[in-house]
Amino acid sequence: REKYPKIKRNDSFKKLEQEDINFFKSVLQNDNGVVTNKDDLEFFNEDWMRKYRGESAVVLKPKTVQEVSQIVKYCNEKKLAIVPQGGNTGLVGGSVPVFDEVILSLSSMKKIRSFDKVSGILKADAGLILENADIYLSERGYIFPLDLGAKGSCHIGGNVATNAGGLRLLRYGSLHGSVLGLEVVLPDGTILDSMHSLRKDNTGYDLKQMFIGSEGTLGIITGVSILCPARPKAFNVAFLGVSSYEAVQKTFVHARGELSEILSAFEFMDSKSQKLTAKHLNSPHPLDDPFPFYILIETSGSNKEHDDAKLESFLESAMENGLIDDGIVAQDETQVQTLWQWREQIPEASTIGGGVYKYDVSLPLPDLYGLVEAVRAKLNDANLIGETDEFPVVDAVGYGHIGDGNLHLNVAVRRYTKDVEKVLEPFVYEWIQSKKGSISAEHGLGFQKKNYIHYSKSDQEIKMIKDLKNHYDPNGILNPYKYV
Ligand code: FAD
Ligand code: 2HG
Ligand code: ZN
Repeated sequence: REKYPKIKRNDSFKKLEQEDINFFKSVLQNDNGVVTNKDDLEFFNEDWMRKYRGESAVVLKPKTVQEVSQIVKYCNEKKLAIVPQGGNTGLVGGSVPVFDEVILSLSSMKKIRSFDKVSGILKADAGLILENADIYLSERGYIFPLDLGAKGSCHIGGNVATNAGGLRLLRYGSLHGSVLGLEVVLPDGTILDSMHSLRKDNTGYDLKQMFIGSEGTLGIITGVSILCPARPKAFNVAFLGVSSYEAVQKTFVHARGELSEILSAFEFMDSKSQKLTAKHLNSPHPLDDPFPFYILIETSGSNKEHDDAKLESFLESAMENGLIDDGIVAQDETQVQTLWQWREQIPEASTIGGGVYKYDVSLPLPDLYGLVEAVRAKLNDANLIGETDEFPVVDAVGYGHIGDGNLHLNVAVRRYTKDVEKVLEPFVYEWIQSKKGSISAEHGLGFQKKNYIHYSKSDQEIKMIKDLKNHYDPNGILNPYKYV
């Protein structure tokens, strides 16, 4: 668990009193609208990794935008700090309080507002769980343009607030493109109704973009309007073994050329990530022989025969050219799910030792895996990594959305120690900066990276972020102690 010795509670924030609870109860008259029971608060105070933990005494669960507005207006007037929370699956400590901030959970705002079957535009409450949105769409021939391992818990509002990337960004692009409108409660309680449904609208600043990826620091997203593509009729998944990182890159180039419009995901995993996942899943690996690197390719299109033929010819030529050494193709839906598990379960598998340091970075493709090697070498030199309990580090593994230039470096640890931390930081951030990468590709900065923004943003950029924050949230009540 993180300790926060260097951060002091901001004393300009009011401490919660019974009169505040009474007010919240008067606004939220639904059954579980105001949660104060200690046991019930646990889930909301601690993050998914069990690494960051706050001590809030209250969780509020409004059901309407008007209720959110009334709460935020009151908190702003009283200077009560708020942390907005979606599904609490964020990986940078942004979704939980640092001290005693009021937790505003969107979990009771989960209605579908409308769906247009012609345009594919979905309008929904921000607290709708991603998987539920996708199930609703699948019944209507559409697909949510975002997919990620936490889909069963994360909210679409949380996805927008973090600008989540996920497994199919390669195909459907970022939420900056697919989100068409938002409804947001600003820090003074004003409701900004910007729930547009236009693909083209060049009338001044595109205001919604300000909130996409703002991580709960500028406003509370209560509604999302999003353009959803037609659901592909045919899916294929191939799981491949390759002998070098060089081969991973070459296979990607080959896949883009040969599979072109049907390529919907291109993920890579190193051998060590698969070793951890095998332990976690307690099942044999899909490929018999071990390989230094693995690739998961998904194709999706409208014609199974066409896609099968394309995939087969791609695999044949990749084998002939010596790019891939072995591989299997899922034969049915169950196998599709099983193969995806060997990629999607790595985040969970990496917590096998008890703790994990996560780095989610963008790097130029040729440099990308070099970071994992550099970190492993540093940990080896410091004699901190090994198979037995005397070593704090279990392993350093690399995997991710290679098609997007996005590496996930997970350092699985048996315990959190200062020795390990000193080796990792700022080394990792300096390394990324030296390659002109980003210290956060898709998870955001949250609490974990609050002091490291300057590795990826210039002073001028940081000033503009702060100016915006100060203008809209002069009391600093929204998600304090985080990156801005
Ligand atoms: P939370 O964790 O609750 O909150 C995240 C941040 O957004 C916080 O700062 C919070 O204050 C803010 N926030 C949440 N809801 C709102 C709102 N309505 N209004 C304003 N601010 C809000 N991320 C990826 O990008 N790609 C992946 O592939 C991916 N895979 C994951 C797999 C696993 C197993 C896990 C555990 C996480 C993964 N994540 C991934 C990270 C995480 O799921 C995403 O960041 C997700 O978008 C967070 O959504 P959430 O609803 O859980 O938000
Ligand atoms: C993924 O792609 C997620 O699986 C999580 O972004 C990555 O846990 C991680 O580091
Ligand atoms: Zn990811």
